[in-house]
This record gives sequence, structure tokens and C-alpha cells, in this order.
Amino acid sequence: MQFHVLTLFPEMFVPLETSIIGRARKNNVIQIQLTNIRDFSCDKHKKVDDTPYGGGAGMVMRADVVYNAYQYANKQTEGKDKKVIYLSPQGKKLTQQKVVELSKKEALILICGHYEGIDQRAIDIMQEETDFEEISIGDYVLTGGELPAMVVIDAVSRYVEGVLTEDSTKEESFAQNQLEYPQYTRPEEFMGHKVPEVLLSGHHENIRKWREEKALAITKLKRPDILK
Ligand code: 4GN
Repeated sequence: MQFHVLTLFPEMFVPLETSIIGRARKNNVIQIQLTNIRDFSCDKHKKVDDTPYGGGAGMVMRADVVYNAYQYANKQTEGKDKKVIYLSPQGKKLTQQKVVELSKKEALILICGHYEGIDQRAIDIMQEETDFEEISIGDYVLTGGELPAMVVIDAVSRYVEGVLTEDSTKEESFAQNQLEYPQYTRPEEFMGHKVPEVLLSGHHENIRKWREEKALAITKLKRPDILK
């Protein structure tokens, strides 16, 4: 899976050099290319934004600059089955189902907006030209699309073969509409609290049943809305 991020702040993406995502990149299981939108500014002052027509607060990212950056990302992902994603509070809500769907692509181009957003014409043209989708990670507003882009990369990467060692995502797909059962590790007793006996029993069928019951009870309690 190839991720190509268009951003004014590539330095924000250091967290993706660590942990599971960092390891996946090192193993070349996923690739993350960061492109600074500013590099595609047309004028000598490297200006990327301007005041909004019609007035109002803030600045708008120029259509030509964003479009040029997008064309570059397109060339970098040429021949790949890809999707272009604009992270915005106006987008379709990111769900686990959407994450799985995105993980089947060969490349994702993620566009991070700032200020008051991107000139609508750049969005309209990309919409016409490509498999384009506006995605939101939740109903709240952030200062830029960088954190949402990192959320998408992290969530999608978990479904890329070779990123997670075990079959942890397999279990999830069985229990799409349930929360996870509780987990325990050593020691057997901590501050007077014991690990549930059944987990020490070695009886796999009983353990499976216990976990299933717990998962259901936890879901009913914490997230009854996701139960089928
Ligand atoms: C995405 C972007 C929230 C989300 C964002 C979200 C940057 N905030 N909920 N902020 O996924 C105007 C243009 C605000 C870019 C956008």
C-alpha cells in the first residue's frame, strides 16, 4: 500500500516513523510519501493561500497550487488502483467498514487542508477527474487535515498484509458489531484482583464462550447502539 500525503506541514508526520507503522515502512510493507504543497506554489514568495472572494475571515488555499501538487502525487502513483481523499469535517464519516474498503486500494492520496480550506474549484476538478472522496474522522473541527490523515493511514495499514503479525484483524471482522472482551496478563493476582479462573483453565471452548459472553455484555453496557 502506497500512501501519498499532500500537506503544508510534512514535519507533523513523525509519529508514523514509530511503532507498528514505522516497522511496516522499514519492511516496505507500506510506503508513505510526504509532499509539501508549498513546493508547487507558482510565485517567488511561495504563497499558497489568499483572501476569500466575497470577504470573510481567514485564508483559502489556492486551487492552482493544490491541483499542481495533486498532479504530482498522481504521477507518483501512476498505474495503481487508487483513491484521492480530502480530509474535511464535511466528509463522509470514517467507519471500520470504510477502513477495510480503503485497505483494498493500491494507493491513497491524502490531501490535508488548512486555514478556511481549499478553493472549491480544485475539489470540483479532482471530483470530476478521479475516484475522489471527502472523509471526516468525526464531528469536530481541527486546525488541519494532518491528524485525520494520520488516523486514516494508521487504521488502513492494520488491514495491509504483513503490518500486524497475528490474525488480530480476522477476529475483528467476525465481531464487527461488538466490542472486545477484556484481556489479562501476568501476574495472576494484582492488588487483590485475580485473573478470571476460566482463562487459567486451558479449556479452550470454555474460554471462547466466556469471551463471547463478556464481549456481548460489554457491548450492551457501553455501546448498545452498535449491536445488530
Ligand atoms: C478534517 C479536517 C476536522 C476534520 C479538519 C475531520 C481542516 N478538521 N473531522 N480541519 O476529519 C477546513 C479545511 C478545515 C481543512 C479542514
